[in-house]
Amino acid sequence: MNQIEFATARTLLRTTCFLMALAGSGWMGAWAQATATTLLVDVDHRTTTSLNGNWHYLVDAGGLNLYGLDGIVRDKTYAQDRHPVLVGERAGSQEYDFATAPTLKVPGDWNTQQPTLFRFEGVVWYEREFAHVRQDGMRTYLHIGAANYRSYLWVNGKRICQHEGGFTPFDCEVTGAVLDGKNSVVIAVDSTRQADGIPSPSYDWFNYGGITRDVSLLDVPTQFMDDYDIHLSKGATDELSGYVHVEGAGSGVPVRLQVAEAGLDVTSTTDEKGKAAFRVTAKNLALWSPENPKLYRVNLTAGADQLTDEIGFRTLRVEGTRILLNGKPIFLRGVCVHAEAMQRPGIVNSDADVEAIFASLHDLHANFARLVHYPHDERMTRAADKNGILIWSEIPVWQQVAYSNPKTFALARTLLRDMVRRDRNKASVIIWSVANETPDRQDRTEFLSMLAEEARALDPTRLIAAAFLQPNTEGKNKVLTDPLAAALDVVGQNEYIGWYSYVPSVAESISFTLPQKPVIISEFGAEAKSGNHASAEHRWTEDFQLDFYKHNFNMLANIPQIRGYAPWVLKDFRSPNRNIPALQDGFNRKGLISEDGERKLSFTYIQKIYAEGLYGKAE
Ligand code: GCB
Repeated sequence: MNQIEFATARTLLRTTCFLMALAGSGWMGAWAQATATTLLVDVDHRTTTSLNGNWHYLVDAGGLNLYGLDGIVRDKTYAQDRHPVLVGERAGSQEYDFATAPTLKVPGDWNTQQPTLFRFEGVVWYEREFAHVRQDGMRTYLHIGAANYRSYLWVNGKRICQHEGGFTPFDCEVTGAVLDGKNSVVIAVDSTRQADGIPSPSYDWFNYGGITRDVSLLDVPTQFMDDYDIHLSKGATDELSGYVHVEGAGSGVPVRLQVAEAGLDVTSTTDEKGKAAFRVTAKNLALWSPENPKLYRVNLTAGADQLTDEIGFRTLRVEGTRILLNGKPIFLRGVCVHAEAMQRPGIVNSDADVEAIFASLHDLHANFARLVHYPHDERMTRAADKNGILIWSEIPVWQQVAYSNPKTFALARTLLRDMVRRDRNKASVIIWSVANETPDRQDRTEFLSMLAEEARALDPTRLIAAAFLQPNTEGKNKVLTDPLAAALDVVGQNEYIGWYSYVPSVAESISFTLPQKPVIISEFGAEAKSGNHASAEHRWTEDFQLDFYKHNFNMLANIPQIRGYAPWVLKDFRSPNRNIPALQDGFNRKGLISEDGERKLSFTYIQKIYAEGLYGKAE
């Protein structure tokens, strides 16, 4: 496709989206209703009431209590949180009772908490009670860190909001529904994979269902700061710029920005959209870097609302094939990380889970992590800020999604926007990735080029990337010809030479012809069952995996524009596609660490490479 055809195709898809949005019907109409009311950032620095803990649950096999037979969401079933009549007339009695139903821990996936739910994919209803005191002049929100995959929320029987997407936070305003005293909240979570969803039904990780991240209740003033972005102005090290958005405000509301340690105290006022813009000189800032992850305490005040954040300031840009952090070329020594806890089965959602992952990254001498294949718990990016680990963050556009479906595109855009919004004030995050291993097709290229453009418009201070499939060109020279590369700042190249193709010893005879941009080897790895040893030609052994890495590093070091490594993957992770008894047993075994925490030979090997700075040049 030439440039003109490409531009025309994109205009067409854009126009289609726009017209459908205008029509307000069909999928776009449904989606507009389905989004949560707003998305608050920095919730972890606000005063909140945690609603974590034990929630009662009911399993709704077939989802009939949620969708009925016609697929229309029901408000009159479990959402009403009634009780059965045990004595007297039956009228109005219900045949469920949350009050005496068993409980699941929130946050948590249901699969690893309840053996009968291990392979359950469908609807589970959660319920708990909470106390609340109404305060004049305040608005009340429920914040859900993430629930996989679709969520529907009621308070005291009143439907409040819906959300699609298993890995991004959402907030539901419950001001008009909460009562003084006792309240009930019911959340129906449907983990069913969707053909038009993101990810689509096909992916290589476990579909953990449930309310997988923190839930909290918070009161904010009628006008409150829901979003902000404070960063070094592009190209400068002595000027901060950005904005603070005040929800519910029009023009003329003063917003104060203070960074006491840097001697800054400035006030700006909101425009008619409630946005206060900032541009202020900030001399002698200590710049954030992996060696010195300096964070400044930032205070924001808008009327009755006050917020604190800890923000690092650094510059980032690409020059030719180099990545420059604070003006200096950097090489990324990293690893891919799935959100599976190190020290127990299940999904990462606690301080202890995050500490265990960062302890491993530290031991590996990593300065970089590719968080695959979806936005992780916010604790991960907070910890990366504190620990000086650079982060690649990604939305779950994995291989095949419905690229020609405008609903799927709208969803991708929302997921991207919410990922950026939550983490844009984290200095550690350097890369927004729009996809992983997608097919080289016209509808895909249009879809992802538009997303890349959107990401750049949302956040021009970071680098936009995607991870590509290993080129399947014949012969020993692997040529990446995918036109999507043109839309990106950084090319992620995945490769499995020696595992999915060839044997490891062939690697040294393989070469790659890749675009003249910084390249990160965003995946490479082989499976090994921990404790399984034999000579290196035996697949599934630690010895084979080690040999794979030895040959692969030799091969990869010959790619001149290579600027980082992310071996696949830090820890063995559950996948429904990995079913060789004794070797896999439901786990993808490409981890450097086993599912129960044993380090494999490759961990020690890569640790040495990273410690000694081998096989990689920053320029
Ligand atoms: C890939 C995918 C990743 C898989 C991995 C594997 O290329 O990006 O999600 O889990 O390969 O182990 O096959």
